[in-house]
Amino acid sequence: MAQKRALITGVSGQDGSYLAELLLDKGYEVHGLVRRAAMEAPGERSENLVNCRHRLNLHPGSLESYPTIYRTIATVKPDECYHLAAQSFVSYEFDDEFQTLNTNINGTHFLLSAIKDLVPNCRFYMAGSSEMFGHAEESPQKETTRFRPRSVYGISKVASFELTRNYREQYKLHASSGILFNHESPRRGREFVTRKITNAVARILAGQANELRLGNLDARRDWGYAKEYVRAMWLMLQQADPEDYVIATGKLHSVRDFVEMAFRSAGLDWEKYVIVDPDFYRPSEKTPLVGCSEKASKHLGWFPESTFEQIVSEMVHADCKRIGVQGPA
Ligand code: G4F
Repeated sequence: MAQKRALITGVSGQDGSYLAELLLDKGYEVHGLVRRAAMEAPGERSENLVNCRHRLNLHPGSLESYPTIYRTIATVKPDECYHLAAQSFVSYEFDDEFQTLNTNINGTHFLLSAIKDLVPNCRFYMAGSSEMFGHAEESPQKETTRFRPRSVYGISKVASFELTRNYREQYKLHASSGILFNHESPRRGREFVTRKITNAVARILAGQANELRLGNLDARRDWGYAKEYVRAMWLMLQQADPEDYVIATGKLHSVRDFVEMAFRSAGLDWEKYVIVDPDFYRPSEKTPLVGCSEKASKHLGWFPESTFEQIVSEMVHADCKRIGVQGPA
């Protein structure tokens, strides 16, 4: 059988790097679209790719440029395209709305349009998000739950979801969206709460910090393990028919749970270090976002495996190792 070619947008991010490793292990030829700056300063911006950069074909380009997308699709002619790149930090302020909406919606549209014209048999994955549910009317959320996004990011993902669905229905593309709930790992960006916490634990142990400022400790999330979530993306594109799937653990934990566990695992009393800072508060997060991934279990044979405790522990260990401090036993 001919070697399969995959194109990943956002390949240097947490999910992109794990997915690239998975596909390389499966024998794919893997191409990645990366910002020119990331190619020119690989050390700084591509630390997630240290294990596999030499086996990847990287293409510099911006999601905001249709000519770049068109040219990349024409050159690579992928069998599978995983669209993971996005401006992904969730803000409830409508301060940077134009940039987020433009990049996230146009990026999806440009890719779908170029695929339709150049490689209509290419299978397409769009990275949706639990933020699409926003003020959800039911809990847990599933594929049939109505979207009520309340962040610009969530709105941009709903638009991308609808574009993907329309290209699937009108042009018969094999195009699927994964509605992924929060998923974490040592490769998570440090602006997200889990990594912010584990990075702080390591820095406190190393004597490089003596406090951690956080927002709402009672905010709750459905946190899974990123490496398992990228496998679900791949499984979606191996199905005979394209469909949309919720990927989640179905379990809620609070930020406080995460903090307690991370600090305790390092032998630290969190209450001595954590300061609740209103600057990091978000407007009320009324309905806890927690997903039901029964459909994925039934159709894809996908189940979350790692426990919350394992995820926290792996992240604390990895940050301690990176900083060069003795971690938990
Ligand atoms: O880690 P977070 O910033 O992730 P958030 O907003 O849930 O978004 C992530 O997951 C989504 C679902 O997969 C993605 F769509 C999105 O792209 C991103 O990957 O915040 C998690 C929770 C929130 O409830 C937030 O209010 O932590 C709370 N939180 C409390 N203190 C904080 C902080 N979040 C951050 N980032 N920083 C804090 O100090």
